[in-house]
Amino acid sequence: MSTTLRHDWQSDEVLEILKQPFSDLIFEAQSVHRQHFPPNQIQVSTLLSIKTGGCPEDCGYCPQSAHFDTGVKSGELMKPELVRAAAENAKQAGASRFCMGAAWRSPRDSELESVCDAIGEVKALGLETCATLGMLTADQAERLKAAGLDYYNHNIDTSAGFYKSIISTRTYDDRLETISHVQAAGMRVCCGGIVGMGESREDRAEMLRTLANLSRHPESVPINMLVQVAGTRLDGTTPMDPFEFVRTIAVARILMPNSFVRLSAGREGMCDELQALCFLAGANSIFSGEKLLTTPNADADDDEELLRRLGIKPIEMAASEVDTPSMTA
Ligand code: SAM
Ligand code: DTB
Ligand code: SF4
Repeated sequence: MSTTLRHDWQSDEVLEILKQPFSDLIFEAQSVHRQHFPPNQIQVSTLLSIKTGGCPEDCGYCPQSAHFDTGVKSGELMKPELVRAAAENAKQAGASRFCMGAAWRSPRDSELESVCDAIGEVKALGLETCATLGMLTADQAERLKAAGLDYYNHNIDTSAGFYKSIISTRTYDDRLETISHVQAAGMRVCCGGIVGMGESREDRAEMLRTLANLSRHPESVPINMLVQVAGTRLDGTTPMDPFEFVRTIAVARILMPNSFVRLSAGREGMCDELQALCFLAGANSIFSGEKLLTTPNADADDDEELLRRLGIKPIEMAASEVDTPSMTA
């Protein structure tokens, strides 16, 4: 069952895996997947935007950045009771994890207090909790952990080199620092990236290498396909070859064998066959629900039908009950 987890990948090794013939890559990824996970099970998360729009950061892909005119209105932080009601619906719909997202560079302490209350409400429903609130101090990470937060989502998005052409208001090292605070506080990390932003194959390899060479592999690795939104700087980017997307998933699976790899944003624009290839390449997690944060997600009935046709079942799991092996790796 267990192969040794590596944290010392070299650039040329990762690139070699990424560029091998497609069938060889998928075969390798599926073989690794079967050694570490039940082959026909998938983890299902639901997203809720608890504070939408008006973000001071200038991430070139993001409809919530105040730097772009995308029609997304800036809202208030949702009250914990309303978050709880949305989480109840998500649980009813079969989600095992509830992820709360806020369009912040970093939370203010008063805002964090309210998010901690919301985490308590969601946790009380028996759901796994996840939040993505921007950069955190070590103290803020500890407060979230004490409130019962299981996962913190904080993506590195791309390679260190390409990052500067996508975001100018923070650095790659800022991102890595928050991830280390989250790990030090004892929370699980959800960290991945976006592809289809005009990056090169080398950038994708470097992003995956950075993730795999963290002192502990992120327990959850979301791979997002860029959702192009009118008004953002990246709208109009030439769409990438879908097989390159599948390759990215496969390499994530091979490099981080114990991690859940999430076929994340962008599913709405993918056909069933492409999604099935992603599952074959080792993706074993999705977002369900009608919306991601501000953009539409794949239709829930279509998802149910797709999983039925493929014989894939949602996993029921609580973070408190299952110890992910990579927590100690
Ligand atoms: N503000 C916080 C942050 O940046 O960490 C949390 C919310 S932010 C919207 C969460 C993640 O959503 C980003 O890191 C990015 O990877 C992803 N994302 C945002 N816009 C996207 C888009 N148009 N397509 C795909 N992924 C996107
Ligand atoms: C992640 O990697 N993808 C999700 C979640 N983590 C927070 C967000 C996707 C956002 C897509 C654009 C939108 O809906 O605003
Ligand atoms: Fe703000 Fe996060 Fe969007 Fe960047 S990705 S603009 S930090 S909400």
